[in-house]
Amino acid sequence: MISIIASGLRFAVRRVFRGSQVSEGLYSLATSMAQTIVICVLLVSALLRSVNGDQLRDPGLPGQYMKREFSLVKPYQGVGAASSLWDIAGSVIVSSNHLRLTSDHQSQQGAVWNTMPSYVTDWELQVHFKLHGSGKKGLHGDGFAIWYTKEKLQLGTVFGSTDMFSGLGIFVDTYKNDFDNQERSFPYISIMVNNGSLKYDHGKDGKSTEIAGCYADVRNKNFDTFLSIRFSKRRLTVMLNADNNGEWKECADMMGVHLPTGYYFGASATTGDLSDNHDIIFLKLFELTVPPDPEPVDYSKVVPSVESIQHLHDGEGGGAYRGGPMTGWNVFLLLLCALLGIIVCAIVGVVVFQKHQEQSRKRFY
Ligand SMILES: [Ca+2]
Repeated sequence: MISIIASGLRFAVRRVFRGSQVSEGLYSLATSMAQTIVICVLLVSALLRSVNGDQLRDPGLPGQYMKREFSLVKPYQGVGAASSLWDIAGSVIVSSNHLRLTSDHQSQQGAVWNTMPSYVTDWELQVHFKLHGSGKKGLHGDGFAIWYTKEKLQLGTVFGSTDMFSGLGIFVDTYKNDFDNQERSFPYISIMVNNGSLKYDHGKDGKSTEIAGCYADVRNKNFDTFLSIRFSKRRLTVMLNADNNGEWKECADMMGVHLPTGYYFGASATTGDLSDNHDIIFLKLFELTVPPDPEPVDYSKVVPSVESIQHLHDGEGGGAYRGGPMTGWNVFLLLLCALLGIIVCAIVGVVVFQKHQEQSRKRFY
């Protein structure tokens, strides 16, 4: 392939130089410059393809990057036992098909937590869940939460887990408490980052502390419903696959989110006067392959926080599986190619100018 391109280039350069009296040295310099630039372009496009390819690849494919120690999958062997990597608390029922955090009964709280802190810096947690119950629209609740927090296994008032937590909470809120808020439809996914100082306000469905959220029609479906939470390089992306078409739809995508390593993954749910079955079918944690930080960062010391949030939407690099920022290496190669391109253009320009001058002189004689 490269040799065909090289001979093509030699031919093209020869045509440009035809009739002009340039030195053989200049001619071979232009040829090799042109060859270098084409090879660079091919190299960069291959690199970009490989980078994007990693991000386009569905990490849900078996065995890709799944961290088994942080994943909860069937048949949930030994879950809740002392030797297990997963602890349970409250109303949880473990069956062969799911972990039922709460049943369709009033006043339940249930939670499942990984026992080990996670030191994975760039990750994606995929959640297969099922929300169902006999309550009619608007008469069911309250929802469930997916956690990445410092605390674990503490039952409490925020979707079955403790308030004033440190870390990340993703709430699938199925009951609208704030009837004055006409903007929001429920079920609603609400995202919160807390450094331990903020209280979750149930009366407002967490609106005052939320960093992002979206409507999510995920209840009483007779097909599978999935949630994906991806955190990498201060970018948090929440996606939903709940339309029975196998496609991930963006719920939120934002930069400027800081979360440390060493926290715990967990899930919890609660029922009050109204109830629902909150079932987890799997939690799968994938380690993402990303370029290393230019300078080492001690992620264990990061305090959970959010900069003024820059939401990413279509056309601004949004979407969980679209290409991330370019790596330094790619930028370097692109700049190199641009520089070589300019040099080649300059040489060709000089040659064309010389040729033009010669022809003008011939006309005068
Ligand atoms: Ca609510």
